[in-house]
Formats: sequence, C-alpha cells, structure tokens
Amino acid sequence: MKLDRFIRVALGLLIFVVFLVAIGGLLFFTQTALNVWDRLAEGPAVLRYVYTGAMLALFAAAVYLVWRLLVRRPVRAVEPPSADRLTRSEIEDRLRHADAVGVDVAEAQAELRELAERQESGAVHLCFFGEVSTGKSSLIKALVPEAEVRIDVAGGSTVDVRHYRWRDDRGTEIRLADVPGTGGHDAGLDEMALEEARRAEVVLYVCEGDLNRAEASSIARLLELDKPLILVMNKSDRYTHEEQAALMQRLLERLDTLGGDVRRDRIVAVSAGGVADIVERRPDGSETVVRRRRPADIGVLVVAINRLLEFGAEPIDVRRNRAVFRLAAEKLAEAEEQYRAQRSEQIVRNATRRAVIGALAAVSPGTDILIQGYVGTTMTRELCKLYGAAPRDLDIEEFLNLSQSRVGNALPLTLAVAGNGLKAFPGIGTVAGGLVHAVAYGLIFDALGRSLMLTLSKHGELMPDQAAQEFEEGIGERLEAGVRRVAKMALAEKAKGR
Ligand SMILES: Nc1nc2c(ncn2[C@@H]2O[C@H](COP(=O)(O)OP(=O)(O)OP(=O)(O)O)[C@@H](O)[C@H]2O)c(=O)[nH]1
Ligand SMILES: [Mg+2]
Repeated sequence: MKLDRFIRVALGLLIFVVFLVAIGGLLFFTQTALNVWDRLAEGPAVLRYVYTGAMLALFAAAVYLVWRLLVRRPVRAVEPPSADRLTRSEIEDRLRHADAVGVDVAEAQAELRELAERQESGAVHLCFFGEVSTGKSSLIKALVPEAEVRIDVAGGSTVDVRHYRWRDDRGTEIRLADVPGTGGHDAGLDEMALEEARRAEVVLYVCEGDLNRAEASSIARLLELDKPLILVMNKSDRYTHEEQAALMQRLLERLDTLGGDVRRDRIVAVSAGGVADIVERRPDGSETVVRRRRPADIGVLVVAINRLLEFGAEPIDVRRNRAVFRLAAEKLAEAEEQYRAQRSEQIVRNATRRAVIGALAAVSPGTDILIQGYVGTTMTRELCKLYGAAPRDLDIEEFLNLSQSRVGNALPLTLAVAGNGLKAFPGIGTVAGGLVHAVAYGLIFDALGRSLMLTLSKHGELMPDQAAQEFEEGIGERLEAGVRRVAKMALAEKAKGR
C-alpha cells in the first residue's frame, strides 16, 4: 500500500517536471524562431527564401523518414510477367537465373530444346487429340497407310506419343502426333497428351458425335492456348446423312458457345474406317471371327488440313512458339516450387537444430523462450528471401514479437507434447527437464517456420499479423506432427554434446 502511494507521488512529480520542461522548451523555441525570423526580415529576400526552403525540405525529409519507418508499404502485388507475351530471351533468362540458384531446370530446358529441333526440321506438327477410342490412331493409319499404328477396340490402346511422317498437297513435311486418349484411368496419360498438343502447331480434336462435358472442357482449354483447331467428327459411318448434318450443326453451335472462333470448314465429318471384327459363317456352318479394315473416308479432313496450312506455317509457328514458352515457364514454376519446398524444409530444420542446441547449452533453460533472437530473425529472413519477399526489418521484428506473445499460451502444451514425445524413445529413462525444454524450444521453431512457409507461399509477402495468427492457429497440430523428428534431433545433439 505504501509502495503504491510512493509510486503515485513519484509519477505526479514526474508529470510536473515534464510539463515544466515542455513549457520551457516551447518558450525557448518561440524566442529562437522569432529572433531568427526578425534577422531574416532585415536581411536580403533571397536569404529568406533559401532559409525557408531549407526548413521545408528538412521537414519533408523528416516526415518521409517517419512514414517509411511506421507505415507499412502496400503489399507488392506479385504480378507474374504475362505468360502470353513471354519471349524466348525472357524464358531463357529465367532459366539461367533459376539454374544458378540451384533449381532443377532440366524439364523446362528440354522443352526449349525440343522446340529448337522442331524449328530446325521445318516440319509442321499436327496433334490428334481426343477422348479414348475416338479413332485418333485410326485416322493416322488412314492418312499414312504404311505406318505401324496400334489400333484397338479396347480403349486406351495408345499409351505414349508417336510421330508419323506425312506430306500435304504442297509437299510440306508434316508430323502427325498420335497421343494417348484422354479420360482414361491414368491422369498421367492425359497430361502427356495435353503437353504434346501444346507443342504442336495444329490440334485435330477427334470426337465421335456430340461433345460430352469432358470433351467440351478439353476444347475450351485448347482454345485458351490459342491453338488452331480442326474438329474432326470421326465414325460418321454410324450415322445417316441427316443425322450427320444435325450433329455437325450441333458441334458448330457448341464451339460457338465455347468461345472458339472456329470456321465452318474446320469442322469435318469423316470415317477413319478402323478395324472391325466380323463373324464369318463357313459353308460347313462353323463361324470364325475375321478382322477387316473398314473403308476410310477422310477426304474432307485432308482438304481442311491443306487449307489451314495454305498460307505457310509461319503465323501458326509463332503461336506454337508462344505455347511452348508458356509450357516451359510452367515447368520452371513447378521446379521452383519444388526447390522452395526442399530449401525451406532445410532452413526450418537448421533453425530448429540451432534452437535445440542453444537450449541444451543453456545453463538453466528458462521458460522465456526468446524467439525474437538471432535464430528467429535469421530463419524469417532466409524464408522471406526464398519466397521472393523483401520485408522491412520492422516487419520481421513485428512478426517475431507477435509470435512471441502467443508462445506464452502454448508453452504448457508444448512442454507436455515434448515430454510425451521423448517418452516414446526407449532407454532414455527419466526425461530430464533440460531435454524437455530443448525439444519444446525446437518444436516452437519448427511450428513457427512451417506457419511462415505457409503464409509466404500464400501471400508472397511477410504479413506480420496473418503470419503470427497462422502460427497460433496451427501450433497444436504442428507440435504433434513434429515431435518425433525434433525429439530425435535433440537426443542426437545431446549424445554429441556428451
Ligand atoms: N465405326 C467406326 N469405327 C471406327 C472408326 N475409326 C476407328 N474406329 C474404331 O474405334 C476403335 C478405336 O480406334 P483407335 O484408332 O484405336 O482409337 P484411339 O482414339 O486411337 O484410341 P486410344 O488410343 O485408346 O485413345 C477401334 O475399334 C476402331 O476400329 C470409324 O471411322 N468408324
Ligand atoms: Mg490410339
């Protein structure tokens, strides 16, 4: 009680002194300012202007510095350079840069190499794309009868990408790409087919009637890639002339709704023929199954291809290049993503280890876990750099402060989880307090790092509030997930230290 009164009196005195100093300061400041002003008023006008200008400039500089320090800059929108306008040199630059950092750029590079080879060969690539069993391989066989093409009644007969040579009426060298049908059981095959379609100048989308939902969305995707498209309705031998005409009209309307500017002469109805198993009855009454080739009727398709290539392959070549640059950029982005995942894992593991070692070395590991220290700052800075975020020191400090204030609540739980986790290791006997603290300390860094990884990958920027909140919300789950790993680490470090 006595102490309380003493503090009040001391505070009262302090306030009084502060006010006295403030009044004195104000008087002194006013007097000086008026003095200076009087002298300036007597002097030449130029001096007055220069002086006022200098004062204003100093004031503006002070305001700017305070603003830089206190006000958070608006989040830099991480705008990926428009993939549509990517040029070869841009993508090559990106690859070089990523390669230097340690990203595995092999797949993206392979795309550019393949493109260079295709450009050198001068051949135009046409890709037959469509759902399984629509007759893509049969169409290629009809165009190149001598080709060894696998055709089967059972869907999913083509399981890789193959190229077949063909020439159009003007002798342009054409490579026909046969790819796996989409919509089968293997999503990997769909991906393989789509990639080949992206590498080709022209896609021939093969269907066998009206489009189902999957076909419509595939076509929409291909149109988005800016691919010249020929829509081939195969197996037209199964329809009457009237049915065929109605189907063609329907396909035209469907394409319109998909936003494709596909001309009427780029929708064709053909019959690749394919093979049919026909049951033949012998004179003696026995039956045998004979495989026969149905007659092919693909004239309109040949005309459509010739027309499309009429003006030379030049403009479609440019569009194809763009599509391949995009494909390469996507592959690079995937590789970068993978690199970031591995590297951030390493960063968090190192920070966790350092935290554990620090706690083990501490004479009396306290409960005041200082995540704002060196380990926390280094980890935050390294993770931010990895995700291309450039936070101010103030943001890092704020994030660590906010997280630190949340650690208090989670500490009892963390210690309990750490203690339990250690018990799972046989032969360590009674778990010493120091070891439990070391594991708890490591676990907190592990959870902190992982929540930071998550928010950085989501926002591309360090947002202290969100990141600290993510840390708080996810800590329970992350402690459980990391305890075995961290306990093992702590035991190994302890054994080393012995
Ligand atoms: N009636 C009829 N059947 C055809 C026609 N073209 C192909 N077929 C049959 O359709 C089936 C599938 O033919 P494929 O050429 O293997 O089809 P695909 O699109 O290459 O199949 P996947 O490679 O599995 O995706 C075979 O049984 C062919 O005989 C055609 O014009 N008319
Ligand atoms: Mg096939």
